[in-house]
Amino acid sequence: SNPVKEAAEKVTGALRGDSDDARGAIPGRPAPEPPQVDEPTEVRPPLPPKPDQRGPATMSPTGEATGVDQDVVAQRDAYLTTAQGARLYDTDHSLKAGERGPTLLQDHHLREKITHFDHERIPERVVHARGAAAHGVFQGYGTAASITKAAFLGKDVETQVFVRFSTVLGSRGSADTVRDTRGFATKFYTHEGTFDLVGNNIPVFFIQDAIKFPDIIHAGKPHPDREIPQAQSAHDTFWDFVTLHTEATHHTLWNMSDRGIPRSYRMMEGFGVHTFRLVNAEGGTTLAKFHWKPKLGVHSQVWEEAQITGGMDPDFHRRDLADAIEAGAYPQWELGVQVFPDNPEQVFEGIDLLDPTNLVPEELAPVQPIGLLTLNANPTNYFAETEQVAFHPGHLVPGIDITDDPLLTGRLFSYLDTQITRLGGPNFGQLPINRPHAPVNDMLRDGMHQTAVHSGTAPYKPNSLDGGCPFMAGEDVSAYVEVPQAVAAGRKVRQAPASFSDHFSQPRRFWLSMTPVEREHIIAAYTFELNKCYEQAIKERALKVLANIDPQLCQEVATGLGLPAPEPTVPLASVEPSPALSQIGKTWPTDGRIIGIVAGADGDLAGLRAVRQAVLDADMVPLVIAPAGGKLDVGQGEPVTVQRTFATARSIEFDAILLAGTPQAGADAFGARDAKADELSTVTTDPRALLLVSEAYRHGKAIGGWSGALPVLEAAGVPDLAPGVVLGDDGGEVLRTITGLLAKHRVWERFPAVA
Ligand code: HDE
Repeated sequence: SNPVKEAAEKVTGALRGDSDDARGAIPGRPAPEPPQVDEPTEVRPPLPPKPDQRGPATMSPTGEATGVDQDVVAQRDAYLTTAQGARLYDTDHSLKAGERGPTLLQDHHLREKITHFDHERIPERVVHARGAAAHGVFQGYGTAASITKAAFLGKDVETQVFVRFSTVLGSRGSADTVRDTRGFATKFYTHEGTFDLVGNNIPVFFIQDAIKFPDIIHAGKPHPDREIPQAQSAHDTFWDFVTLHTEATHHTLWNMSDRGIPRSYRMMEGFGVHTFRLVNAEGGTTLAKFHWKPKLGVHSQVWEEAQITGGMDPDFHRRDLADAIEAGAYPQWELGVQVFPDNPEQVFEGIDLLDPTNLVPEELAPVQPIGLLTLNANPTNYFAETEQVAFHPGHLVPGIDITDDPLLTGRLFSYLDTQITRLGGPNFGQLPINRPHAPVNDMLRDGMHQTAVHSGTAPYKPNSLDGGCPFMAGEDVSAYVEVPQAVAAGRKVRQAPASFSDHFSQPRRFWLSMTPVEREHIIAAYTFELNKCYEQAIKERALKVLANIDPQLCQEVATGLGLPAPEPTVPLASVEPSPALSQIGKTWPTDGRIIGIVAGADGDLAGLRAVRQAVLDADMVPLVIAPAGGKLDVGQGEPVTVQRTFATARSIEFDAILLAGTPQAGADAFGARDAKADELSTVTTDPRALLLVSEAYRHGKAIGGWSGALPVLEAAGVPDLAPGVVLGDDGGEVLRTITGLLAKHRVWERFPAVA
């Protein structure tokens, strides 16, 4: 059988009005009326295929086929060439009239090289400019089958993915560890078309309506006169907007919490934010919110650490993600959903599901796991992949539909629009990173940078010249059909519903759900940010907002600002805390955590070697820190390679610190207390090593040591009996205790807690 001929006959039949089926009716919908044709034209069979119009087979200049894939347009052959494939004999000297003479205009290679370079940069993303990404695979659990027919969620179905993490406010070259929301955008290349889940690490948003997005972003970006500060919310325009516009209160509170300064992209939750509408095979619908749960748990930096990191290693998160993947410690997240009945009000337990400043506590609607994401490959080229990837919340697959959340609706317009500018025309979907893995058969034609060589003569519907191809699909063969959702009737208005006007009870729930340490961090963050503002009126207005969240929060920040605390202007909401919102109190796997092992040139190398191996065996990363680079070698067997020196290491890089100490005849960890001053190790006398230890202590990190480590602690001002300070004679035993502490992420007892 000839499928093209059969298809052509089907369309001929349709033109004659033979059957509804052939006219491409969607099941459950009336078939379109056949066109009125008095004398049907005989359909011509499709034209014979044109000769292959891809590039010719690649040949070497001497005429041999190179065997290189024609579709790969990069780094073919051994020799440097021009963009036209002419081999070059020199790329370091312009063509000149004599060695000291003028450069000649006829130097095509010079002009081509410089012109291309002049155009290497493209506009950065207007938001989320700074990012890092990775390839991976998503495996469905099959547990969502009763609520969505999306095929990629089926049991054991594997789908290729590309995930890009980002900060929001900073430019492309800004630091990773600033206080900000993080983007968490996932492209699932499913066989039913590409699905993009374009989410954040915070489950709520600043605004309820997309029309205000330019306002919040203009307020958060650097001031337009001097273009400072970069990648910061600690400035007047940001606080001016979020205090005048109280629906931003909930998201701002999350930003001021530890969620605003993640430890790593690998240790962030992700959220779809909006409520989506899922559709199952029977057409039944459910409302749902998407969650990403990191296998390593949710962890954050402490504020001072984040600030030091910004200077010591502005690429901290980018490096961490790439290093982990390269080392085979593949980051993983479970995708989960909270599900709610699709009732006409779209309200669950009094929470308006169309208001993106709301979350639904997990205690009311548990997050049910539906699949596993594993990131297992770094991009090959940052620009081609991470920079050119284009996500869009409208990239949906059958089984996943949208709701009327007015923030989401505006996003559905924005992403394609911005990408046409950013990626220079409408054909960016053909770039390798954006190309769907499902077959594409659209009728979009021409445009800037068209790389497809389309065949056929009739890029329009209906047609008879291309045999009526391509055809419309029904739901039975995975057509995307929107849910025929009733539209709320009413007048045309520029208004929000009354249910969108409670701006304080959800922030209050978040505050009440925090542990004392987390509250202390929030107070410190507000105090820092508002003290960086110049306008007194903005600080006072910010305190009025805080008074409506909680009097203690307001009072503590007011004290830090040297201002009186105002009274609330609304009754304080009576809400139940949601313990799931806190990051503290659980234990997590320690895989991939980084242990810094400090050793002086006179340290205990034998013990160090054994502990280093034990760290590796526990699937963590040991980094040896010593006064100078190279190897530690004091004739005690194999020398030990040094990864960091006292000049390059700062505490921020390490999740725990071990002190290899100074071996002294008969000394145990404590025995070195009697050491004379001139016998102190290089570690004890080097201020950079002592700073490392004291910072690790201040930032709540576990610190261990053996074999005379006590003098180091003493010199660094660390009390030896403080929580999370572990001294012992056996390095292996010390490491085991440290690993137990690391599972809780930090030694929380060290932070003075708010009562
Ligand atoms: Fe975005 N957002 N956004 N956003 N967004 C963009 O698209 C926009 C919003 C998010 O790694 C832009 O290609 C509007 C919420 C991520 O490439 C732009 C509104 C959430 C990324 C845009 C929002 C997001 C973007 C800029 C209010 C979480 C980075 C460049 C209605 C659910 C994706 C681009 C990447 C990027 C518009 C609000 C997530 C301008 C108008 C809410 C993760 O189109």
